[in-house]
Amino acid sequence: MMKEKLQAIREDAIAKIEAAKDLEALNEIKVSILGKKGDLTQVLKGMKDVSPEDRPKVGQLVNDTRSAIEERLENVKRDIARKLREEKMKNEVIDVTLPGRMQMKGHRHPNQIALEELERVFIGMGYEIVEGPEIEYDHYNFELLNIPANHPAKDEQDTFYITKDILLRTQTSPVQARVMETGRMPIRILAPGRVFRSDEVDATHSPSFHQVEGLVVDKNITFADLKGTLEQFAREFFGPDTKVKLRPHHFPFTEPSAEVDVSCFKCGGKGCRMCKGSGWIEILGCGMVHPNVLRDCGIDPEEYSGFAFGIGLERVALLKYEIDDMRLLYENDMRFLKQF
Ligand code: 2NM
Repeated sequence: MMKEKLQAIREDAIAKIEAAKDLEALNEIKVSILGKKGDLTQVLKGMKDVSPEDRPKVGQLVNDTRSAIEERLENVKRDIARKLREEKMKNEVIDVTLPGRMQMKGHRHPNQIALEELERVFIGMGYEIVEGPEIEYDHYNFELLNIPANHPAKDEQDTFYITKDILLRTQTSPVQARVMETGRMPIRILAPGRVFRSDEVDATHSPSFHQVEGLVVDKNITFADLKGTLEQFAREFFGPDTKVKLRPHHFPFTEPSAEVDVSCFKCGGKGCRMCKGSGWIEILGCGMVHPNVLRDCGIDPEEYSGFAFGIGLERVALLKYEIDDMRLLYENDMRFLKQF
């Protein structure tokens, strides 16, 4: 009785499985036979009516039927999947002659290119690159640099204060003050980094820009060393025929102080749009480190002397690439940045 029923289920199942056209149909068949309310499961429920001595045999028969159906299900499923894949491949034509997709590649920002070029020149002269905090104490940013409490640079209109004593550095000189304070001699360092001044944004100003400051301190350092260094720098950075001109100036942290022009690298000094007809381009500020600065940083100004200079990184980058507006350096417009 059971045996015939199982045989019938098996034959019916296999016929249905062979006729299935897709995976959904196959799944429906599976549920209708092996599922909770499926044909085979119904038969199992009748097991309680089978005599105990026949049960093992009938049980074995049910299991065999189940495996046979499962095996057939798997085989047909595999066949259908393979057919589907073959059909898909036939329809998918790959045009190997199509051009490849453009890869977006990042590259250095004009500021970074100018910085690495500056660093290369000064590393070549034996300088060490040092960095320091962008948030500074008034002590390092102003006091140690001979900038007294009543100096206009300390005005809240020019400097971003966090507290009365803590501020965003307005120059990278505090990095140099920190190095001088260690007392390790001699000093030959370049301090590049971000600085902050409360300026309105325009073509040549931004509240956050970058400076590269240099400092040399040793015995017998003279103004001639400063001048020679600047000449070497100008020739390496702007070209071998570049001339250097110093004009007297004033900085609180240096004495004497000077502003430095280089002969126009565009017209060679004849006068053009680049140098506004003058033949010269202002490039940096410099001077001999003020004795007060040396003394306050713990260096004996009778024994040691030094020179320092400060270069505006954006200014150099704008000149190098003949860009006429500093704001372009910060907007990160890919159409602009791609050009460098
Ligand atoms: C400048 C111009 C002149 C300068 C001075 C110092 C220090 F820390 F040694 F006193 N560092 N940098 C300096 C001197 C910076 O920027 C236009």
